[in-house]
Amino acid sequence: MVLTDEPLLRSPGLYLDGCWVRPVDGGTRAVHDPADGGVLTIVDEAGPADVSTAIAAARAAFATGDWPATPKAERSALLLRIAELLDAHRDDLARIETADTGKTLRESHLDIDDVIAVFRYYAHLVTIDTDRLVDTGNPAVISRVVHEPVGVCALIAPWNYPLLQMSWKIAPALAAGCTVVVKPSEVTPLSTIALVRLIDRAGVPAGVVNLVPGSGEVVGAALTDSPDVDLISFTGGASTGAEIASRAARHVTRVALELGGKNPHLVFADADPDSAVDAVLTGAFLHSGQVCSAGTRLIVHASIADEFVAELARRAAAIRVGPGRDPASQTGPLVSPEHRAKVEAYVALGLSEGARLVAGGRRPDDPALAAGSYYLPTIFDDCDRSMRIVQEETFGPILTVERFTTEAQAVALGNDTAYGLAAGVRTADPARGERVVRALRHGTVWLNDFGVYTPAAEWGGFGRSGIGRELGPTGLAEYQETKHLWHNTAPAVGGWFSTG
Ligand code: TXE
Repeated sequence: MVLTDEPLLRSPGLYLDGCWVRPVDGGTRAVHDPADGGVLTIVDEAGPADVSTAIAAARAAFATGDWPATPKAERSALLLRIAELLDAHRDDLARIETADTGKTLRESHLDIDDVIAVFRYYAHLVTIDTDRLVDTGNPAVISRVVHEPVGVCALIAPWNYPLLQMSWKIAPALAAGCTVVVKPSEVTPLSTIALVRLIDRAGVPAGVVNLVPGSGEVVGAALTDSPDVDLISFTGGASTGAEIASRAARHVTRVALELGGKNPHLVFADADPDSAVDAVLTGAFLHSGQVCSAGTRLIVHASIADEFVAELARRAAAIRVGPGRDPASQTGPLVSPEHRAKVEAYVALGLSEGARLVAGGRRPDDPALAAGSYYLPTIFDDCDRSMRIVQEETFGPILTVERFTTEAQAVALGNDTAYGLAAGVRTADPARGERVVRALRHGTVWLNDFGVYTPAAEWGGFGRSGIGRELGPTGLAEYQETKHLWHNTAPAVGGWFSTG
């Protein structure tokens, strides 16, 4: 597939201070189609000087521009215009996202719908007055707690949900009155370039949104090291997140981090078997497992485990892997050959650790798929918590299986991870369900469901899954400072240093 004629992706690709410009000290990069390895298009990438220009534009728009003081109703109206434009270009954006990430068109359409919903949600939320009056005990004092924009925000996104994850950042940042510098993953920059084109068309003031595609080493590092950035909001790998946090600490720059997970899916013996198998399968293999909340650790009651795993293996082997643009495909390729090599190394590791392969464990045989980064849904049985494939995020279509016999054991296994992003529980017993969801130390816990979310509820992790929350009111608060205003309406001499 070739996207060079796509109107939403017309070069040049840096958006600085309200203008589309060529990089001063950056370069270009070929963006590849994971379905067949072909070149989709060439994009411009920023260099350090371009990043400085972007930050300076965002700083000027924040310090001397109107955006932070623009009435909330006007900021809300801009978000709604962006949502309308996204809606009008839903099919174009889905086509671009599928070409760039490999995910199926059906998934891309769902992503775009969620993106639209996020812009609409923050357009609504920002109009709600959250100022708080405080009773100081002194009737002459009016004490108020108010919320103001944080300032210049660097927004750094990964490649698995490029448009969705960037929108979870851009929408609340703009709603709050911040100005932003946006860096998509160098692997999948296209839908973000298209989004910024639509934001430009929606009439965002110059400097409020700036786009600097490029690598993490150059563009990401320049953003992270800048003393003129007030907040870095990052979604990506745990080690990159730790690196960003430590570099940001030198300037005491705020960070918001979403760093993935190793998410347990607990299945009790009384769970409805059909919906449980279906949910475990979808949780593990949707988007070929390249999902931060993928349910990659099945923890199943020993009494049903053999039958449950056999059914899972049968169903996994029947998943139709193929190009995302083919409506017959149920899941697409991995994002790149490099990422598939990482997944293959984890499969080799699992075998060497003694796990028993019961499905997949190899590339598809179909010669028509040979040029793409495909990998079959893979299941390892007989796993235990000492194995690295049970503890580390593989970010591929790999499901591990552990068994339990008591509720306490299931909870202990579910919490035995350095991460804590998401977990699922399946049981027909509501009392047990409530006990277990409260005992699990994860940011989202689903009972008899998996992988679903709403823009109105917070998303983020315990432990090494990150710092802070996206979505919901907390997702807006990430982009706000809290200020206490104390107004004495009857000033009088205090007399502390009275000379009398
Ligand atoms: O992500 P990186 P990678 C996990 C998953 C995956 C692993 C590595 O396990 O296998 O991370 O993936 C930018 N300063 N997740 O290497 O490096 C980079 O350009 C500033 C989980 O692709 O974290 C990109 O824009 N920025 C995750 C973004 O960080 C830097 C989704 C993410 O890239 C940077 C994706 C630096 N020094 C991968 N280095 C999730 N939480 O959902 C890189 N970047």
